[in-house]
Amino acid sequence: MDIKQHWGKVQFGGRTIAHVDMDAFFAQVEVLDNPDLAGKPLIVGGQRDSARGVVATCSYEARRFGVHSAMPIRRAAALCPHAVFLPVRMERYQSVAAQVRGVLESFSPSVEPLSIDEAFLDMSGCEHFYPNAHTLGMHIKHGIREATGLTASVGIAPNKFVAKIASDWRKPDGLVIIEAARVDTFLSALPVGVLWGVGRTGERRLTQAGLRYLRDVRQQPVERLCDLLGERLGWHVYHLARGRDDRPVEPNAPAKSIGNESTFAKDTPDGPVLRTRLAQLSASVARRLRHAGLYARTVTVKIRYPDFATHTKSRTFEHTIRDDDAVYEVAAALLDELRPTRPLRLLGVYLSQLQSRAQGTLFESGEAGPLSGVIDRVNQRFGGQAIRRGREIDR
Ligand code: TTP
Ligand code: MG
Repeated sequence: MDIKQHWGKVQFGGRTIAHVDMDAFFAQVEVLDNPDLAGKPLIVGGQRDSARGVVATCSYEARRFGVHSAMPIRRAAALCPHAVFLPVRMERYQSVAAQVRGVLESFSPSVEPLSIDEAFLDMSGCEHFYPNAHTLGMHIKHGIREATGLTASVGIAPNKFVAKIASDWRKPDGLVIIEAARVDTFLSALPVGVLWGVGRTGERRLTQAGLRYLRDVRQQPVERLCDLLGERLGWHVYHLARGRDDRPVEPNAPAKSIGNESTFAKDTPDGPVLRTRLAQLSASVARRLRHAGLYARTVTVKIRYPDFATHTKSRTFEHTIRDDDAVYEVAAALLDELRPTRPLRLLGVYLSQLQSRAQGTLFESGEAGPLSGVIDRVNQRFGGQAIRRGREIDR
């Protein structure tokens, strides 16, 4: 049949994965709520004179002036003085994100949200509802537009890796289909930085070895890649560069990390104030972990200097942890190792390698220690932070 034949070319030898990413998400919502802003350079993240604010996102009109996410507001104001500056209204964005999620779930039972504004959909087996992949993509975009009034960019490909690159390819309001037969050509000219899981160091090792593009990587035997990157990452890169990625779409994937960070009103050197904040952040992420019924195996501390230089250090354990004391103890050791040489602008604590069961020896069973349990119960009963440990009290 005609339909089958058409999909035959784009059915990617099995899977049909869509990646959907909203365009300039926070900025689009602001325009939705105030249509006078349409077409203007718009910067979401804080007032123009905000000394310490950072750009969360900006409209495409503002991007033309070189403004981008994570840039200090002050710098954005210098680049684009006539922009409109707005504060972040997270609750509003979350409610629009929930509408988008509803639309995506009407297309497939298998939707994996990645962040507030993007998700993967596994459309395998649903191909016969649409004459071709392009029509499927248009349906998704129209569905989102009807429900929210917003534009999204969509990539459709045989796997997550290629679909995610595709959705970014023609932003904003893009739709890019990469069928199986085109994967090789599509990937060839991309820089090695697109390889997920490789990190800054891996990227540097590849480029220093003269491997700048995926086509360069593809010409290397796997042994060479393993020499450069280690056994596991070497094989990973070997397959990805060939467009092979068999990660499933995981609709109920648990949050990959739980974290809290805090930007100081005044740059803060290592000392009692910083350590108190570390204790507070540790307690708050551990509390959220317990609240979610999860256990963590990795603790990460992140620091940022006033010039935005950012460093992280992590430690992963065989056993799980979920107790304030355990998290704080590891976080404090990591902060020691990071040895802040100058006052910090930001401090963050993250828990990852999350799992739903405790694991470890009896002594380190990963259960919340008795004190954390008591504190949680009292705080649940009396609300907020009725009791805290001494080390969390600001002095
Ligand atoms: P992105 O999808 O990375 O950015 P975007 O949707 O604004 O723009 P586009 O996808 O068209 O390139 O992030 C989604 C939202 O997450 C973004 O609107 C604001 C928020 N965000 C931050 O708060 N801080 C950040 O550093 C980034 C990158 C995003
Ligand atoms: Mg986006």
